[in-house]
Amino acid sequence: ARLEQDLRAALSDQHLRLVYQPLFDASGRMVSVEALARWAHPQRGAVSPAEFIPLAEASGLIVELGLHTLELLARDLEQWRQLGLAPVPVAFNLSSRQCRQPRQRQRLLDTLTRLGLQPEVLEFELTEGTLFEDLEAPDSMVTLLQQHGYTLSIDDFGTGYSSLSYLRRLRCRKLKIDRVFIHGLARSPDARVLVEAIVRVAHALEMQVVAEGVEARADWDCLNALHCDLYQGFGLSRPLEPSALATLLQAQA
Ligand code: G
Ligand code: G
Ligand code: MN
Ligand code: NA
Repeated sequence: ARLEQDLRAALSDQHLRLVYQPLFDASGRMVSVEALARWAHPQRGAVSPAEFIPLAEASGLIVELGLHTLELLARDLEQWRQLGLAPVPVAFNLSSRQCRQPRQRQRLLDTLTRLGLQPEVLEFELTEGTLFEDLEAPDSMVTLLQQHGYTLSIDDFGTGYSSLSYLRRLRCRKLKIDRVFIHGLARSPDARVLVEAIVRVAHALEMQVVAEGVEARADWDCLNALHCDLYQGFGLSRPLEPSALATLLQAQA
C-alpha cells in the first residue's frame, strides 16, 4: 500500500521516465524503439516495471500511469524534433487493464490526439492475453486503435494462449517472440524448431517477426538463418536514455 501511494506521487513528481530500447533489422539498422517505463524511487532507488506495472494494474493506477507516460513520450519526441532528428517509430506497451471501460478508451484516444501522437510515430505492443480478451468487442481498444490506423505487435509471444488460429484475426503487424525461446537458441534444437515454425506461420500471415532478449551472437546468427526480421536485446543495445538515443539517431542519419 505504501508503494502504491509512492507510485501515485511519482506521477506528479519527476520520478517516472521513459527509456528506449532499439529494434534493429538484419543489416544492423535501427528501425524503431520500444518505450519502457522507469521509476526512480526517492528512497528505494530504481523500482522495476516488472514490480510496479502489476501494482499499477491491480490498483487501477495504470490508467493514469499510461496517460502520464504518453505525456513523457510526447515531450521526448519534441526534444528529438528540436535537435533536427527524423522521428523514429516508438512502440508503447499497453495492457488491457488501462482500457477496460469505454471512458478510459476515449481518454486514451483523446490524449493521443491532443499530443499529436500519430500512427506514423507510434505503435502499440499488447500481450496475447490482452489481445484475446479484446478480440470480440466492436469497441475494444484493439479495434479502436486499428480503426485509428495504429499498428499493433503481439508482445511476449509464446508465453500466453498461443492459439495459432487466432493470429490471423488479430491483424497485428509484428509478432515478438518471448525471450525464453531466444535465450540459448543456438544450443537448443527444440527451441530452434519452435522458432522456425513461428517464423513460417508469421510470414504466411504477413507479420514481421521480432526476436526479444537477443544477448548472444550465436543466437543472433541462428535467428538470422531462420529469417527473423527484427532483433532486440541487451546484446544489441540496452534501453537508452533519451539523450543517448538522440546520439544514436544522429550517428545513423
Ligand atoms: O523494462 P522491463 O523489461 O523491466 O519491463 C518489464 C515489463 O514491464 C515488461 O513486460 C514491459 O512490457 C512492461 N512495461 C514497461 N513499461 C511499461 C509501460 O509503460 N506500460 C505498460 N503497460 N507496461 C510496461
Ligand atoms: O514484456 P516486454 O517485452 O515489454 O519486456 C521488455 C523487457 O525486457 C524490458 O524490461 C527490457 O529491459 C527487457 N529486456 C530487453 N532485452 C533484454 C535481454 O536481452 N535480456 C533480458 N533478460 N531482458 C531484456
Ligand atoms: Mn514489450
Ligand atoms: Na515482450
